[in-house]
Amino acid sequence: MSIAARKSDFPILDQTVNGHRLVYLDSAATSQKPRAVIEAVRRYYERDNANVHRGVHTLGTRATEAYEGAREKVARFIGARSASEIVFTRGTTEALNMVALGYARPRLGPGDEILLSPAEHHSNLIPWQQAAKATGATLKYLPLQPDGTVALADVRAALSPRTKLVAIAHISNVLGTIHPVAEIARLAHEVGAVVVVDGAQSVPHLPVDVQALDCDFLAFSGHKMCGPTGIGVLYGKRRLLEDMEPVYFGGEMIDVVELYESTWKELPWKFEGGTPVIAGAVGLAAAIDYLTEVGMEAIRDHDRRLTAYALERLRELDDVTVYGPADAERRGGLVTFNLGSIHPHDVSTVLDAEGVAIRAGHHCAQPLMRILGVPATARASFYLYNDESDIDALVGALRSAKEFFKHAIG
Ligand code: C6P
Repeated sequence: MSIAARKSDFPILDQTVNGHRLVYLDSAATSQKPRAVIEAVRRYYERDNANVHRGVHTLGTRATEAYEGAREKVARFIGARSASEIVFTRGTTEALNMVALGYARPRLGPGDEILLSPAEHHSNLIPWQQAAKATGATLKYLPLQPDGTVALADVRAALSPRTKLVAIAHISNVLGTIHPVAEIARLAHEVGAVVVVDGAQSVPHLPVDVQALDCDFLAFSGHKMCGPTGIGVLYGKRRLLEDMEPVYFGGEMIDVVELYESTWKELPWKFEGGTPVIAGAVGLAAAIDYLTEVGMEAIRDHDRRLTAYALERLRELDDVTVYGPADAERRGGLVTFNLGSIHPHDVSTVLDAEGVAIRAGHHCAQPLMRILGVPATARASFYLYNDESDIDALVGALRSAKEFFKHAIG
């Protein structure tokens, strides 16, 4: 089956918005969910719902098997050595905060450096800012090339024995840039630094193998990869997770509790305090099955084709500024742009009137907006249920926006 035919797997897409066919181009914010995922969550609640790792009754066993089965599935999906390296979180943000709190803060001190790019999402920036403030470590930013890419020569020049941690997105949620994380990890490891990869935009869109990347930590969110909201993953190399402190203390994560001291469960449960997001894990497992059946290589090819088509069609509107690399090969499935001097919120409002959903704003990357010299941008992002007709609808609606705001284009 062609990927274009995948539209029919997503019930939400079968509707009109403001009298027009819904054209959903905001998957980088959150993806839509296929029927298989919606059904898996519904079936779980209808048949198996119970708390995990507790009761010995039948439903408790089923729920535990479903939850731990999801962990195994995630481990296989990203090529982890074992399911014990997979910690369920609420999402990318929580996973990155856990590394900053549980791994970085107890180890960093004055003179240590954290290296990151200024294009990072706030979720991969503020936890490090806070860790630096708390420990006396220093933040160091890589320069960006004019097209928003990071040059390996700059990474090499910035690294030193003082670098203790490198935090970088695999794919930028604004520029779409695919960062060479395997090469960055190799260089970082030469100076003994640990590499944290923000996979929020990459794990849903291309094959990611943590052993091939040799990253030390990887964070991603279920909701951007056809799964439910409220579930995400922190992958960590076993040795590092074993050394890392838990961040949440309470039920589920303990071994023995005394009045003044307690000990923790083994990996990965020591990081999962409280009742976990069981239905979310079940939904994520169904999403992984769905994506695997389509094929991650096929999804990457599809994104690349749509991005190339979007870049070409946007060039027809000569007052469009596109940010990020010109070549679809070097970017994920999203295009960030501005239309003349029209505020992106106004662009987005006109597009919405034609049923086209895009994102407008600073995309949780204010430092990058400052580098680009704009307060905000518009962003169209693609996934396996989009096709060329969606991009044609985008361009048509942008023409309407141009017409509507004729006087403002400068
Ligand atoms: N970016 C976007 O529209 P959470 O919210 O925890 O699931 O993911 C945070 C996050 C971290 N890193 C990157 C690169 C991201 O793109 C995101 C989420 C959305 O771009 C919402 S701001």
